[in-house]
Amino acid sequence: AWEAIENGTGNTVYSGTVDLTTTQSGSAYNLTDGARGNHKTYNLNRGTSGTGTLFSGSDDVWGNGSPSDLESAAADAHYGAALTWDYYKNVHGRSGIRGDGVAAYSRVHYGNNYVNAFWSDSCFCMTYGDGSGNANPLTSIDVAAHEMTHGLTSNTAGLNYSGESGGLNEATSDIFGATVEFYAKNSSDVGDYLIGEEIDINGDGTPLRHMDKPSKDGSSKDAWYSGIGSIDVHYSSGPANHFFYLLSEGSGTKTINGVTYDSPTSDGLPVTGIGRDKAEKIWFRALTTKFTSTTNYAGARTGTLAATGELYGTDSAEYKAVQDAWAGVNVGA
Ligand code: ASN
Ligand code: ZN
Ligand code: CA
Repeated sequence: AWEAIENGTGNTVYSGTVDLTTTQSGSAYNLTDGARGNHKTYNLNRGTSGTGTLFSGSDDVWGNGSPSDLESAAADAHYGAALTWDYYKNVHGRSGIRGDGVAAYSRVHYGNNYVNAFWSDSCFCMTYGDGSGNANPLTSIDVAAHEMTHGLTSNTAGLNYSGESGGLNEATSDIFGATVEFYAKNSSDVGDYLIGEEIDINGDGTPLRHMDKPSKDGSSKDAWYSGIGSIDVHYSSGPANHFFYLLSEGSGTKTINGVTYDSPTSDGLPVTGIGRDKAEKIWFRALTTKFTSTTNYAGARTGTLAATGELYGTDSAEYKAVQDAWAGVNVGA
């Protein structure tokens, strides 16, 4: 059929009413983003395999914003993938996960009451459950960017998903989950250093993870210790998430977009932040040019310092801040 790129409207679960790039095919519309590598959003309709069906309909308005509306979560997933695509392209100069201009695809309504989301290398796709009980669909921007970033990590450093490298893999997804949410800057998503706060998985409004002080979740670690590689990668990510917060914002108390953070250091020494714009460039450069599948925390320190030296020089305030922030999470020379 005759096709054209269109500007549709998404009534999302988490981000209000947003513009979506869609495709008109004959007299119907579908969730194919022709401006971003033809990213497509599919409906698994509670299935757990295959692609399901591409979201399509007779108008270019997607969902009504209700978590139970089947198109609403699709609108979130389509929007989150578009933002993450734009972020990597506009901030880091990378066109798609592999840098080849080709998009991964998204699948929503995976399984029954599935309270998770995941990236898969084998389908080159992001998948989202609907949640259950208090938990709404797992399609907020930070979660979408987290999952898509697993694809990036897999196609660059390839950090093994166990041991310390697994924690660094998870932290990379949290770091860019947060930076993409800041990048979104719409009225519903002002940006924060919390992961999954909108999903309400715990039923009490607390996020899945806190980057300023990861131990606030009751399981994640604030600082490195010998043996951290044997805990769950979603908890051994703590020191790297904490490093990124310290490097961006500095230690101590700070309120950003209405959220108050209190970030301690393990050595008790203060860290002066260099701002998120520089911190995210350092982490991206380290991920894509320094880290390997077996990089551990010591290697992450070396790799981020090398990246910082290339970007800002080894005599720079940025270089000292990277040293200080790693010291603040007990990763030393
Ligand atoms: N949502 C989880 C993650 O991306 C799924 C998993 O544990 N692999 O880390
Ligand atoms: Zn993850
Ligand atoms: Ca968040």
